[in-house]
Amino acid sequence: MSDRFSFALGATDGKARTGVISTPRGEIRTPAFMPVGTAATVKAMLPESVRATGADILLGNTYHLMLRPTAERIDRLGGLHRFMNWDRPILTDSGGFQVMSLAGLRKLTERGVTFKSHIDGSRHELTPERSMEIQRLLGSDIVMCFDECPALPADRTRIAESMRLSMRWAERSREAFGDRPGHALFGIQQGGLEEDLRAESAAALRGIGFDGYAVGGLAVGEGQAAMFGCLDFAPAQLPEDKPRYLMGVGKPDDIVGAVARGIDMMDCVLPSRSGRTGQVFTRHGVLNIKNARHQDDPRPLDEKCGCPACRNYSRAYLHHVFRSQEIISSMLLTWHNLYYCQELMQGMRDAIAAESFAAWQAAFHAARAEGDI
Ligand code: PRF
Ligand code: ZN
Repeated sequence: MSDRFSFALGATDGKARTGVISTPRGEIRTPAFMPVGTAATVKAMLPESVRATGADILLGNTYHLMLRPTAERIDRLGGLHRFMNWDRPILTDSGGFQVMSLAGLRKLTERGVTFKSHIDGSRHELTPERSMEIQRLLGSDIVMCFDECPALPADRTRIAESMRLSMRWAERSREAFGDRPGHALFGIQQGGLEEDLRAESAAALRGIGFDGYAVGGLAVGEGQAAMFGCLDFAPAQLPEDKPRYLMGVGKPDDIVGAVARGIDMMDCVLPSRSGRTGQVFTRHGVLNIKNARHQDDPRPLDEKCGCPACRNYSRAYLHHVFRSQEIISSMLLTWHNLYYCQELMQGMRDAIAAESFAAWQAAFHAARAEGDI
């Protein structure tokens, strides 16, 4: 196992690429989907079950963990990996984006952001320096720069100012992170949907130099067509020999479209959150297990799926436990959705390696067009 962080590009097919990120805690096969473990747990899943779905890496959140149970407490208890019993790589988001979407009463300055906790109303501050410190205390393997993602709708001036602030914060994040062999720091590109602002942001990040580069500021309500429009140019503005991570994406068809445009890593709460609300990902699209049409159906969710929900239970049973609000419903549906996402990634990695990604993509869309069966 490597004692350093590195990225080896594998096959390419069009703009899509495979690769392997090596870290002291294990390898990450790309394109990679990272399940979200916001509060030191992927909700409804044991870590060994998350691993069994095929996940190589999890995402954790600075914002949530700094408030509860606090980064200092996790550090005293041996770090986030030991705390949550996941010994493979963890990527942590830096907190700025979550402050903007979750915290109360925020104040943004050049220095950073002060805010009120959504849990108990207590006041806190996050700066690039404090975010780097928290992510170090957590023991994160892939640390994200502290950035700001403007809420929509935002005009071009606001987006440009925000992007330039994020680039100054990226410089401070780099400085505060220092040199930590085996740990990586990723820069985050901002600039909304504007090609020139994205280019300016990419140039600033490349000038600073990072171990990987994220595309931030997308999937914030602009819609898939606009997001894909931006992804037609944004990944190519970032270094080819480093991982490219699209933050907070997405639905299965967003994931496929992003990989087709040169993205290597993604994260989203959708498979786990949808599992808890009864939205089931299948090759034919989303199935709502709550629907009465499933109540007498002896078939599995998906005949071809190898997950425990599909191997051992009928749609009728899953409908029943969902309707009865039994805990096993969240467990089984989350497992299925995460398994579905990981199988999707494996399918894409295999297709890219076989240089048949276009045909794979066509089959993916054809199955969805058939609709539920
Ligand atoms: N910045 C950070 N985290 C994020 C985003 C971002 O722009 C997004 C945007 N989809 C999700 N998570 N730091
Ligand atoms: Zn399944």
